[in-house]
Amino acid sequence: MPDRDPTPPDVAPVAADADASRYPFIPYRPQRLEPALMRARAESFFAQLDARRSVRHFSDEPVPRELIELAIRTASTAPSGAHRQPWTFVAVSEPAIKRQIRLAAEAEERETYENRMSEEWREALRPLGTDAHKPYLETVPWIVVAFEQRHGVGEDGRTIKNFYVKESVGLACGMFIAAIHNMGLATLTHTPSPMGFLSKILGRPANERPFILFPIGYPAEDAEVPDIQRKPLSEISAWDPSPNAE
Ligand code: IYR
Repeated sequence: MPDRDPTPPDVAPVAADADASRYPFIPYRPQRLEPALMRARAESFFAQLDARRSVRHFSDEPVPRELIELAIRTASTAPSGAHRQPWTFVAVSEPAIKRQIRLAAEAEERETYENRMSEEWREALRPLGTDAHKPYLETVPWIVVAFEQRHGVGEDGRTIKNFYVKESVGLACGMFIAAIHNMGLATLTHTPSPMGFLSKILGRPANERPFILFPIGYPAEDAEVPDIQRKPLSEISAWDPSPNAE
C-alpha cells in the first residue's frame, strides 16, 4: 500500500492483523428492500412454508440426485456452534439399502409401539394414525439420514469438541425440510427409536449419531394428511411481557 503512511514503529498492529487464527472479516451488505416488498416477500414465504405437511404416502417417481444435493447444501447454510457444522447428511437411493433400513426400522417400531411407548404417548399419537408399518421407506426414491457429530475428529484421531450440537443439527434439519418443500417435494421427520441400526447399515463412524431420517419424494397421488391446524400467533408468542405478570 504505497499511498498510505507507514505504521509508526511504536504503534502495535491491530489485533485482527496479528491474530492469524481469526477469520479475515469481509463486508456484509445485503440489499435493502422497499418496505412493501419486504412485506410481500414475508407473506409469500410464510404462505409457502405454511402449505408444508409431513407426508407418509409417497410416489416411487424418481427424483434427480442434483435436487437432493441442493437440499443438503441449503441445510448446511444453517448457523452452528462455533461454525463447526457438526452434521453429515447421508443420502440413500439404493433399493437394497432402503429395504435394510425399512426392515430394521419396522422391527424397532414394532417393539416401540408394543412395549416401549407409555400409554400417554400412544394416546398422543392416536389422532395421527401412525403405526409400526413403514412401507414408504422402500417406496421413496431417496432416504436422507442426518447424523450429528457428537465431536470432531482431528488428525491422528484426536477428539475435537463441538458446541450446541443438537441445536445446530436441528437448525440444519429445519432448513433441509424447507428446501425440500420449496422444490415441490415432500418429506417426514422420521425418528425410529433407537436409531443405532442406521449407523451400522450406513457405516458411520463412532463420533456420529443418527439424528433424523428423512424419506423424500413426491407425495403419492392419493396421499392424505391429517386435518390439523397450527396454533395461532397469540398462543405461540408473547410481546413486551412484563416481569412477574401473574
Ligand atoms: N417413531 C414412531 C412413533 C412416532 C412418534 C412421534 I413423537 C410422532 O410424532 C410420530 C410417530 C413412528 O414413526 O411411527
